[in-house]
Amino acid sequence: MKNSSFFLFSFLFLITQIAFSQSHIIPKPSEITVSPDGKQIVISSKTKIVIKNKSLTSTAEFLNGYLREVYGFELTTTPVGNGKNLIVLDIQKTDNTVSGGYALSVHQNGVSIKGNDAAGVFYGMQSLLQLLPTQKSSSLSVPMVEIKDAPRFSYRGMMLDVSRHFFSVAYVKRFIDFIALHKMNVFHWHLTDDQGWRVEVKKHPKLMSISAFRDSTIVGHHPGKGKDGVRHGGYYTQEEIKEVVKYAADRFVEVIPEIEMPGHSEATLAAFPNLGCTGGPYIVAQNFGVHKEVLCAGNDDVFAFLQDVIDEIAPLFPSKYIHVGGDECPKDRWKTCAKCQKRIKDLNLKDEHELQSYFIQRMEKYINSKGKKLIGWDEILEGGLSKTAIVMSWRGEKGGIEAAKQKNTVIMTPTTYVYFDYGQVKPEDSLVIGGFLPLEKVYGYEPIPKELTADEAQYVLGGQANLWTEYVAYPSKVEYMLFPRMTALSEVLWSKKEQRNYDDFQKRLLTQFQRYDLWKVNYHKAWLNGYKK
Ligand code: TNX
Repeated sequence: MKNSSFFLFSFLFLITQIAFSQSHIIPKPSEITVSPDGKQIVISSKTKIVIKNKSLTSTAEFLNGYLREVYGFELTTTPVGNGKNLIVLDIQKTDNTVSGGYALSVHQNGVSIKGNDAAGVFYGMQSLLQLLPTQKSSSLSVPMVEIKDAPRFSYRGMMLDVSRHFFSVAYVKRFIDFIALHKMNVFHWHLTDDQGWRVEVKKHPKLMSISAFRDSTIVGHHPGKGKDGVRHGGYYTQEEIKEVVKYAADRFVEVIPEIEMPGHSEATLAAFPNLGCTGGPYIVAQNFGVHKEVLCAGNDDVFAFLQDVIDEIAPLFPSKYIHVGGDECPKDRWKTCAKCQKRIKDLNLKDEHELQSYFIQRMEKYINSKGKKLIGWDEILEGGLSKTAIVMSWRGEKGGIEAAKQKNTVIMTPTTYVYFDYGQVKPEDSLVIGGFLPLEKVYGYEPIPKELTADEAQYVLGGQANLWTEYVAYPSKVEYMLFPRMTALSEVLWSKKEQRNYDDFQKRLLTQFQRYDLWKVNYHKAWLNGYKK
């Protein structure tokens, strides 16, 4: 080959590589056509954002916030605009009418993003962000592409446990940003547990003065080698909760609060020993694991207290759901408690499992009276499930299968595929709860269990990963556990089943790691370093 044609060849190769790497979108869109000649346009500070509908203002703000943070400039916005160099945001039905569906076009005159609804425009904007170069620059070349896209599942969630370790409002917002950047749309906020109560309830100030703090925490893995003697805790004021909910709504993320009952309630008992079967004394838990001290199911004061809590929680969250936990409630105390046994006898219940079912169903009626639906972990199936409760299947897929067969709505979060507190290499290189959940396993997860018929499968709303924080004590560890596994999950929940391919995902993932660097996140490096199990 002559020198000149060699250079031309190399140049073209480079250009197509750049264009190619810039269409490494995750989750994979339904349809993407990249201009075959590698044509690009440029976004610079002269580009304008046209906001055709007021409900798209927060989307334009997110785009500008991202450009400012990552590239150091932002764009002017305008309600009308003609001509060239525009990013036009508009609500207009695309071929696929699903909520969140969008069409993105990068053409000679700029960018057009049409969404079936405002959420769709937001997701189109997320795809645009992934078309931008991963090097900082004030003039951003974007490949000319046509994308049509829509989510597979309507529920694409992430849970953060802020009880075992408390995270600031600022960090919770960053967590919500991660959700939004992955086109996910639910933040399940695990607000109470044995180790700390994290939400202001004005009627019960002891929840903030006593239940929100523990005096010490075990060192190392449960049962631990001694304690650190450091007071740990905190809670969110109602004003802060509203601020977070608004922040999430601007990113099309719904916030679902979880108030645990009747188990995982030792922090509550520390402030209100009269709500336990033995009367205490209790302390806010300093160790982890499953605790025997639970709320008394025979005492009406317990229900009055929980109703007070729901009265204040319900209006803070626009979501139609309230999660009440219901998991891991040992029955030891109830078995020897006169009040619990009397309740079993009076109501003609078979055993303590039916007593738990009574507890949850009584609370469900109250939650329904507030116009909300109840979600519970799959233990709410034990002793009888109400027709209207929503089941979060965590102990594998069994609970989800059973609930869907009973025609109850289901959210899949099985430990086997989506417990992000589990290790991701063997041996794990930091302290984790246990388990082994490498990236490939997450990617291979199929949220519709094969045991379900097509009709039953309709009861599966989607899926969610859970980040329990017994051993996740600070933000950089949160990110270490999330990335890259959360990126794999986003594709599981968004992309078409037949489009998922691990090899193809891995090619795109390399570019995603460059984005992680732009976002300054602390990711696990096992996959990057070529880890093979
Ligand atoms: C089980 S998942 C729990 C949590 C723990 C988690 C640790 C669930 C409903 N309950 O309380 O933090 O295991 O993986």
